[in-house]
Amino acid sequence: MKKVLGLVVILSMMTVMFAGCGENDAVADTGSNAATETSDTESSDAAQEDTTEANDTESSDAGSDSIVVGFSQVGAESDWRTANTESMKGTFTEANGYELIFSDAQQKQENQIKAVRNFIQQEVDYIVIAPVTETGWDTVLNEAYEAGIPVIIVDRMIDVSDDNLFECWVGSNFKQEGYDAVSWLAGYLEENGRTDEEINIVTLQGTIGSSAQIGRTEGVEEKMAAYPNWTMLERQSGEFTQSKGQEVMESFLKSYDDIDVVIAENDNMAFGAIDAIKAAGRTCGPDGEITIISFDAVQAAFASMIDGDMNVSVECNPLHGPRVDEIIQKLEAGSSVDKLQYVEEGVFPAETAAEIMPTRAY
Ligand code: GYE
Repeated sequence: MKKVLGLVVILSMMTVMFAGCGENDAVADTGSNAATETSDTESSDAAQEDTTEANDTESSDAGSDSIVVGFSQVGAESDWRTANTESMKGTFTEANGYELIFSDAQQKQENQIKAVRNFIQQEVDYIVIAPVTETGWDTVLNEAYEAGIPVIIVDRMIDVSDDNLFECWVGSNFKQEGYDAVSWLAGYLEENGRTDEEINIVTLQGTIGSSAQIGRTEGVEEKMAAYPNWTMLERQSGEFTQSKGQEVMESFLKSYDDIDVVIAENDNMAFGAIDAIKAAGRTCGPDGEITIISFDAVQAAFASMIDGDMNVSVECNPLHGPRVDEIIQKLEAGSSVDKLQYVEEGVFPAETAAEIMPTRAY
């Protein structure tokens, strides 16, 4: 195992790496689990100097036996993401034999590329990336490859010219999630005697170019072709955030007075859409005019279903920490790992929400 560089050097490098990238950055030691954190916050240059001087954190070095993991996270745009970050931080702890260097990209791939270069300079043992978008990874992953650092991709997928540039991927089958959404809607319309009705749909898409957006959009599009009486009125990105979801839904409601179904490519955008629908004096959910289909199935989605606002959430599991740990332990032991590892997921309609909610881990 490589010896991690002294923390003073690490922190100095981080400051250099992140300086001038447009966003201000803070480097903070979380103390408790020897995780070093880089996140894009509203800190100033002065704060950067402060963090560079924060060399009293050397004691948090988990020691030469620990496995050093650099994790480049997408951001903090959704409940799903928060659960994913917690899963990773809760797994890569000193007690579990790790030192985690966590970097929040604030939904910008350019920040991720800087973070990966930073990890390479620090000679981490593993680089873990939850990529914002699928494309644009070849150059920096070549650099990691040249440096001999294994790269594990979590959550969203990457699209690279050579699959040897990453060790393996673990995440969801987003296209299947799109298929599941359509199957649920077809069954729901049938149950309600609406099979032959004209059905108008709008979609709040996730971050354009992310696998979660691409898979869900394509899965829905592909499967809904079997229902000629369904029309997709419009698709627009709500960037996976509640506020943008609300904003886009407000504009959809102004443009169309005949929306039957909203497909929100994550729960947080669905929450925003529900707020917009209510603010417009309209109704949604099982007893309302507009059907709300969502993805992720975070706890707040169950609450929304129990409140009668959301119809269904297609599950997307964010608890990747233990999965990545298992992969790393296998690699450490010299075993091979499956290149693509899909997580099993379910579909949770409103009628199951009250029973299922207490069992949810995120
Ligand atoms: O659905 C969304 C998050 O990539 C699966 O990203 C993830 C998606 C998730 O912001 O809530």
